Amino acid sequence: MKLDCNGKVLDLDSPVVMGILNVTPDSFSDGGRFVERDAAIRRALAMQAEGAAIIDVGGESTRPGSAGVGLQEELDRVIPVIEALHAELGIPVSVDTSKPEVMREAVAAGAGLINDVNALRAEGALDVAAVTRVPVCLMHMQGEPRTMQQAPRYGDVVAEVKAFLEQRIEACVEAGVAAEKILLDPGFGFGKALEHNLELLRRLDRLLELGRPLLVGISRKSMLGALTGRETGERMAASVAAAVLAVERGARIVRAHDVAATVDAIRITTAVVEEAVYG
Ligand code: 8Y7
Repeated sequence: MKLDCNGKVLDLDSPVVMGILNVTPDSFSDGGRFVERDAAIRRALAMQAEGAAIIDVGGESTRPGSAGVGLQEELDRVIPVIEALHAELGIPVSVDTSKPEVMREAVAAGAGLINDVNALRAEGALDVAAVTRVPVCLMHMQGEPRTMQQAPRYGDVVAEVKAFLEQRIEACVEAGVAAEKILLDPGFGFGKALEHNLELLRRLDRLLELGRPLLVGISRKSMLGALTGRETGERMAASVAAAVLAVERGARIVRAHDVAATVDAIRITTAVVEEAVYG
């Protein structure tokens, strides 16, 4: 399957890596906006060279406990970077946002995919997604980033995540977003305790029943810290292991910081499981 991402192609015939590019003030340097912008572009080019199939640009931290950023600030952070990357990269650029205004401006600047951790639930987001006609990733989250990790509760986490995603597909289709443009994501770490994250990874295959490609983001997340005792910068091996398990269960896009290692691991996984899962 090949997705048209605003003129650039995302080929999902085999599993791929989405490289993470955070454009938040302290992620690169304190040298001011132009230095940051330059560093972001160099980082994206490096991830493309390492084999990323798409780059996900985000200007608002959605980590547990974070409060969010104003509209103008988010636009100022991501739009110039998206414009530059659209011009300089051969691969599509994705915008990680929940704000419809940012979605619209980002696609006008060249973004080819909307990655919304809020699954287009903000007022106006469904309409923007329908009008822009780029693919969208719908992610499950229980609660909101500021409070979501306080007391996540589920009866059957896999069934509940699946039902939520199914409802969001319906809302999208009703709003005019073609089902063929939808990607789905269980939202690891977004309102989930360790046992919930593990069960979702274990039974990722059940989400395949929704008939859309799965995207997963596990890279460096706290569930890996809980299992290894390692800090964020020391979680590459754990992240790669989780990526392998996800791809073995049918994930098509792995959102990752460590692109080269993840690309290699996915290649091995795909070679082994291709026949069973994708044949
Ligand atoms: C995810 C994500 C984040 C994820 C999708 C982090 C923006 C937190 N996680 N988008 N974004 N899926 N689709 O640790 O799991 O990277 S931010």
